Amino acid sequence: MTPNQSVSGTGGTETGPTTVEGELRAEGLRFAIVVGRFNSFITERLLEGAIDAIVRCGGKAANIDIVRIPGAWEFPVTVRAIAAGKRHDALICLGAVIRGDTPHFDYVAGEAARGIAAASVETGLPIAFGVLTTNTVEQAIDRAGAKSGNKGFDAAMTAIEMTNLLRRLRAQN
Ligand code: INI
Repeated sequence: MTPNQSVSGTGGTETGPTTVEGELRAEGLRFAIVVGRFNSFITERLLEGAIDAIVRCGGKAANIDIVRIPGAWEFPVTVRAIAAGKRHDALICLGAVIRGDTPHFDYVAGEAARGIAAASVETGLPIAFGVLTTNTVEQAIDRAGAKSGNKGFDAAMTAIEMTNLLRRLRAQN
């Protein structure tokens, strides 16, 4: 048992289950935030939320690299290139894919999600999916700091938690 693990379920006795979780602490962690320029009126709000989350968790703005890309289609190749540099503890993808009148949405959103997931699994690097995929502009606005919170903030919190969780799990191996 390390100080970062907790025992729960049976009042903390030796026979109880062990829970392993990642802390929401970002001190010393290095992040790359990849931001789509498409629908930038949304993605810039997501970026503000992500930086806010990192700083609130003790991370430093100086330890954040912001990488701008044209749109969500470009996430997979970009995260692979950043991961290959081995300079970051976690990546955060921020984008907004909004459904239009053509099937374009499905191709862009689907390949972005698949490519980001594959890159994360294959490199072992936590890559948070802060890419909105919405039917309307209003739904995107709601999720970028209005009615439904800020999904950029949430994605950064997930990146922090997963970085600490994966470190702990790997330390046990
Ligand atoms: N990119 C987005 O990030 N969001 C969108 O809603 C979007 N739409 O609707 O087309 C979009 N398209 C651009 C795409 O990501 C690529 O940048 C482009 O196809 C060039 O490769």
